[in-house]
Amino acid sequence: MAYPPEPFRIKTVEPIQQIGRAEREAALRAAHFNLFGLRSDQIFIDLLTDSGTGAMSDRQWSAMMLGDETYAGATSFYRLKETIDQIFGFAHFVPTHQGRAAEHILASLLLGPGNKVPSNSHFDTTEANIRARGSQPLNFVIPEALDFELDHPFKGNMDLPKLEAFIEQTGAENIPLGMITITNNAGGGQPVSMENLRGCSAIYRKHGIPFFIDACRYAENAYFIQQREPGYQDRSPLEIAKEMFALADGATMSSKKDGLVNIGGFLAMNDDELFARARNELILREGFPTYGGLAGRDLEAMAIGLREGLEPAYLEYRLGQTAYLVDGLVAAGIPALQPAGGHAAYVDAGRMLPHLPRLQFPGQSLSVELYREGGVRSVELGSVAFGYTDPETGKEVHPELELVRMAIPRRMYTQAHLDHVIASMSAIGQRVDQIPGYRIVKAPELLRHFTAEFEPV
Ligand code: P61
Repeated sequence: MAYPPEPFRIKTVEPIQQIGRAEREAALRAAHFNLFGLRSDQIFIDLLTDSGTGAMSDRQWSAMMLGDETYAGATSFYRLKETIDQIFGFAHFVPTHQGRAAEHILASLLLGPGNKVPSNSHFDTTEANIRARGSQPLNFVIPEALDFELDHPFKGNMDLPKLEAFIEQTGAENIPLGMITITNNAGGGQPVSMENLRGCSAIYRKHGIPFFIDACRYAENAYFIQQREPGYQDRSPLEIAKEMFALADGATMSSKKDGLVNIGGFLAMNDDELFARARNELILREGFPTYGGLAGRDLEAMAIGLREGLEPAYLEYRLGQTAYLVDGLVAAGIPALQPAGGHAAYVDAGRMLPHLPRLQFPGQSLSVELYREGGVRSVELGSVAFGYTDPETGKEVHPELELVRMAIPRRMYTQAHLDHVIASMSAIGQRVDQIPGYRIVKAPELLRHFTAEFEPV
């Protein structure tokens, strides 16, 4: 495996430091063992998320000076529109402050009590926005996705026969929206093939179900298609992206990922009537349609970031860096998901800490331990983030996988930083049986992982 060097050099630096072990312990207690409660100056390497945390380029920073802060009709909007039209090709879009705002608008326009929304795997904000409308999110990722070591090029694929059977059983009239997430974040940042997108589109269209792509990491997905899917070797990521979006009726986008910006997103669609309603909803919740929830300068940064995120040299470096982290973890005997996904390494905490039952949250436990060991912040994507209490049975429902994710901010950390992460995880691997489980002391009903409080069992 090659790990191509950064196709950029560093012009600005932001100092970071590692606080001592006793201070980290105190910080954990003060945060009630929830890593979302830490202050950034208590963290050495922050792999909580790749969302909005990356470094912008000199071109983006200079474009921000051109930001047009006009309330209606800002030229910055039209520059962004040109980029979005070229890459995504939908008839309409509205800018939003981030991905979940796009999800909220879409859910409020299409969903009501008792509706169902299938996807390969919804991410937690999408799930929560669907549940908030009284609807039910369903995940039909292929079973290969759950096999941690299986070498499969497109572990993010939808299980098409299962999707088809589900629609027939449920009735298309109860499914006002069909989705797919590229890459599949909740399932390991794994890509979806063009063939699978085509199949998915055909099924949704056959049943008249509007098909929206959760496009956060579409550029990484496009690059995987170029590298892995027969027939795409000579196609650029831009061409592949266009082909993917031509299969759908719309997209929700958090530009904080492959848009290479610190804030921003959009909701795009083809349907004129739906767009008219989306615009009204946007005005009610986000702002006027030529700025959405953003400043003009943010629109400028996004217009350039979306293009930079599709550059082949950048994508080659980016996916190589993620593979470097995964390969290092695997070499250290850590059960990391293979093959590497696009934006993050995912560790199977359930397998790494087999002495902890699900209700003692092994993922939470491992992520706390990684901070304790090396000042590294990761995020739990297991029973805390995706578990919920079944409203019918009152019982706790666990997701299939108990994961800890180390997401790599874009253009930010070097290989030496990742070596520190690998060494920290490896040190934990030497003393797994001493690691405690946790119990939830306090938590809200939706998106509980952000604010839940824990204590060691
Ligand atoms: C992330 F800890 N993702 O992966 P917004 N769809 C998809 C996402 O990955 C996503 C959104 C929609 C984040 C940020 C995050 O519990 C958490 O711009 C596939 O964040 O609103 C966001 O986009 C929503 C981290 C979100 C979390 C929720 O790290």
